[in-house]
Amino acid sequence: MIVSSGKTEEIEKSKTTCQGIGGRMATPRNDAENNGISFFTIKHNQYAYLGLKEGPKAGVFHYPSGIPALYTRWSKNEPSGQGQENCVEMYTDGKWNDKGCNQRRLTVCEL
Ligand SMILES: [Ca+2]
Repeated sequence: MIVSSGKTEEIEKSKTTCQGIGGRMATPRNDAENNGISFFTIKHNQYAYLGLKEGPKAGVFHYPSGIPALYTRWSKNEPSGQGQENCVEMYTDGKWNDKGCNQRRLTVCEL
């Protein structure tokens, strides 16, 4: 199940918020899950960070387990950060952008 507080927070706070309800930051593994998250980015008209982080190889993003993400929905010309944008945000159209980790984004959790 995908849920959102409707609040924008720093990424570490989002992690804490999700853990506090027994979940974790939402990380889409297929189109259905991606749509479940984008429902909230549309509803609140905010971008959301996903539970992905760039690994040692630039442009390759990992689940919290350390496994590289198999499913991706990059926006056109993304990921563009070449190792400098270590987090992943979802736009309101459901596409992804690699982004610095220092923004405030909509908290979306999976349970
Ligand atoms: Ca980018």
